[in-house]
Amino acid sequence: MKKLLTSLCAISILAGSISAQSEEVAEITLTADKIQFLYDIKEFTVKPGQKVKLTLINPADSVTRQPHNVLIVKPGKKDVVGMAANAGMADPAFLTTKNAIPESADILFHSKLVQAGAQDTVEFTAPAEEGDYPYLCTYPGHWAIMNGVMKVVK
Ligand SMILES: [Cu+2]
Repeated sequence: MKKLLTSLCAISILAGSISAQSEEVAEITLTADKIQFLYDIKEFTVKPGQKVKLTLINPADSVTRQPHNVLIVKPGKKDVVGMAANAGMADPAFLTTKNAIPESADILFHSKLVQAGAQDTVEFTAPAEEGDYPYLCTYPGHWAIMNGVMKVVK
């Protein structure tokens, strides 16, 4: 009897961890377009406080050979962060060590700058507050069209 209880207990622990995982981690992949400055996904939805694994792929057969990144910013702040990226160009380190990430308190999460044929994964916890959180590429000249929305919905 004791043995049966022990194995039932082990089964319920196992079941618990499986369902928790499938509920908790949202795995999202954004692929940059080979020709245009666009992501393949214009929006995705996660839950407040959900663990998110966001991967940005810059295809090896990119025609433009442009680097890309992805930043998730506070609601309504896409243009402000995009403008800050334009201004960042004055800094010689902007396109190298700074990964084309402008200095802004409105940036919540960001990837590295990804060259053609490479990828980067960012792991973060989705904001607790529901809303539309824009994402954008801040490589100069891209953000106005290379953007989308992370919807945080219960
Ligand atoms: Cu880009």
